[in-house]
Amino acid sequence: MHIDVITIFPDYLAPLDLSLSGKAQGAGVLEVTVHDLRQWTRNRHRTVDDTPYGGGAGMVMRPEPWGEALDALVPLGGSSPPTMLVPTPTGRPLTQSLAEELAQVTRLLIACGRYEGIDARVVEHARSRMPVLEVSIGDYVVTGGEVAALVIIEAVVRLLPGFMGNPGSLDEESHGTGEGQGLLEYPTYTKPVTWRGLDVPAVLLSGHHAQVTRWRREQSLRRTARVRPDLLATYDVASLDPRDREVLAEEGWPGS
Ligand code: 6GU
Repeated sequence: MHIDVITIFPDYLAPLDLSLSGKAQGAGVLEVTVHDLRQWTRNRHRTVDDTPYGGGAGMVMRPEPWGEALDALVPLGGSSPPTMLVPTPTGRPLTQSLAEELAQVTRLLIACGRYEGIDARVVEHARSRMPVLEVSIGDYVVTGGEVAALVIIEAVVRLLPGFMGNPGSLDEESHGTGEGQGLLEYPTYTKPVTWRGLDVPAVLLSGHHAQVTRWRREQSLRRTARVRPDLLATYDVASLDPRDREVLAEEGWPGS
């Protein structure tokens, strides 16, 4: 996969070289190119923003540098344009299933806005050239699209074939789409067996695989009921066995 990122703060994307994604870049699975939007400005002070029409607080990113950037990175009549992602709190929520969709494409272009956002015509214009998706990383506001771009890249890149050392660990994780889907992941432990007076749960040392599986499922159910009851509300209750229902009843879950 190739990912182009356009930003006025290229240094913000430096952590990519350290993280999981750094490994993928080394392995040739992923190539990330970060572009400074200001290279596509033509005015002497290289300004990229201006005041909003209609008034109001903050500054809006002017469309012209973005137009030049798109002309350079997605030439008219070029073959196989990228999917353009625009991080914004007004976008479609990033979920594991969206990350899985994005992991299927060969090229992404992430346009990071700052200030109060980018002139709305940029997305409208870009849609005439390529698929465009506005994406939100959650119901809160962060200052710029850069941190959201990092989140999106980390979520997508670990799903690329040949990236994860142990693909099995993708299956059971929280928000995964494998076994236990829709539930939060169970707690995990490693050596030593006693640490500061706290013991690893005995069942995990028992060697009884079926009991371990059962215990983990119970932990997932309890944790989900306590922390994310909203996930259980949409969970396929037909997949709950009688013991699952007992566990949920103990947690005071009404649907059990
Ligand atoms: Cl994608 N950008 C910004 N600035 N704030 C956000 C966001 C994105 N998603 C949630 N909040």
